[in-house]
Amino acid sequence: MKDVNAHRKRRAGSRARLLLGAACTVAIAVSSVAVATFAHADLTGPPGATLKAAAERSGRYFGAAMGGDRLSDQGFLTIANREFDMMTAVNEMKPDATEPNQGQFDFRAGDAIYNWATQHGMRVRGHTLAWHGQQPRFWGSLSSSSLRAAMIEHINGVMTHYKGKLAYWDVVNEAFAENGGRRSSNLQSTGNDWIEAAFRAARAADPSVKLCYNDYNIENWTYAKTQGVYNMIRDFKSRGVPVDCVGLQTHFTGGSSLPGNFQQTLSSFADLGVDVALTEADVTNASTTQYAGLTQACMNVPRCVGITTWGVRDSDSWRGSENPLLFDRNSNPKAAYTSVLNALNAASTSVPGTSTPPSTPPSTPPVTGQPGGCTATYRLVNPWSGGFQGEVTVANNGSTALSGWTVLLTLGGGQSIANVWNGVNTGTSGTVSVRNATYNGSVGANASTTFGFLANGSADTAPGAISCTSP
Ligand code: 9MR
Repeated sequence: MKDVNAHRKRRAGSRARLLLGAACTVAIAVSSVAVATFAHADLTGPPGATLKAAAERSGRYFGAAMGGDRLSDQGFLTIANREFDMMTAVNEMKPDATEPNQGQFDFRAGDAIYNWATQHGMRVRGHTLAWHGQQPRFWGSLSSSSLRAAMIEHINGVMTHYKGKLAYWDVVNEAFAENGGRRSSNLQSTGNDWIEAAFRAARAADPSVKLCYNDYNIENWTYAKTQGVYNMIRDFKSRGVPVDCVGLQTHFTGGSSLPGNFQQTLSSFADLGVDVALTEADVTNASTTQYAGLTQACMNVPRCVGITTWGVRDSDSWRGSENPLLFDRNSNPKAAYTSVLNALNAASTSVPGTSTPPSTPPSTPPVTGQPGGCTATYRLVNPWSGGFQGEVTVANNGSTALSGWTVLLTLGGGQSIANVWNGVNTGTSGTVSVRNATYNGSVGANASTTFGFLANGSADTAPGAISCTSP
């Protein structure tokens, strides 16, 4: 508690200083490093000598969390640069940090971490957009309906700033109670659909980033809270609510150590069609058995895409007195480091789509159709072995606004749609129709909107016979 309070006081002081000069959105330039989407797995290659090299053998990442104060800590930066290929900001992208006053965004602290990480070849996990903790003070004085709107505006504002730049976003954090029901909070009091509203807004704001639900104490499959989250994700997937991943924080303490069924939990979530990741791992006294076990569980589940530890050295940890991380206070790797490294190198499954280079997209021109007021253009965003991500741009080339649109496209043999965002589909194979979502049917003159989809099957044949109509 002592450390946490000291940390909060430091934050409050620096926030006051920031506000002195902040009348509107403030941001430093976000460097334009493209989001790397593919690690090329090679399970037959030589063992990796660092955490990231060992993880990349199976197409996974190995991440850490850092606070802004570590940007001047050379000991931290040296290890982070050598060992990790994914970074999470400990506090700097949370709601209180990024929108201290309504509509007044401040991305300086988040951008500083983003820029350092990407300039050192790392990708970045965004943490977090909607949470009962670390909320902007103004959220506390809003009515339920105003809070719901403020949450959506927050998601829009922050995700627009980082659009196309992050690998994952923890859209919603820690929304479940230990009994498997929803945690009571001001966000929950805006209506039980607040989580799906957050995910829908997130997809619309940045279709390129994977959207995660993140929580702690969901590692044990038989635990009520795990089942509560599982049922929500299953429901979301069945109704097309856009969720791409589940983050299991993996804080293992004396009272909640590595459960024997951890792998079952990971594979059960993965079987719903989401990625899973260990997002904030730390283990009391850095037990080598537990660290090896949690790593093996992830390596055995193909859709377990990576592991992040919540800090690098024990001195970085929010639970510092328990020495729960992989490096000691003198920056030396501990025994747990070796057990994790060995388990990463022993991986026998790789992340789907990373083991062979993505096939070269066909060099056919985009397919365009034009009856009835709008045009639809297909673009292949991302192919992998056995699936692909596509995007369709709906353009209004006329002089009056569209008040709704419907796109027809015909998938090739073996292709089927798994998930659509920013649109509502009818059918998943053959000729599929996609109409606008409730929020993007109105397209102004000379304006456009897009919807995206994930499909099973080869990307080598572009969906054809594409047309757009508007009422
Ligand atoms: O590590 C973070 C610490 O510096 C903050 O004081 C604390 C405030 O809530 O949040 C910590 O990070 C938490 C993360 O955002 C969500 N899961 C639990 C983490 C540890 O408390």
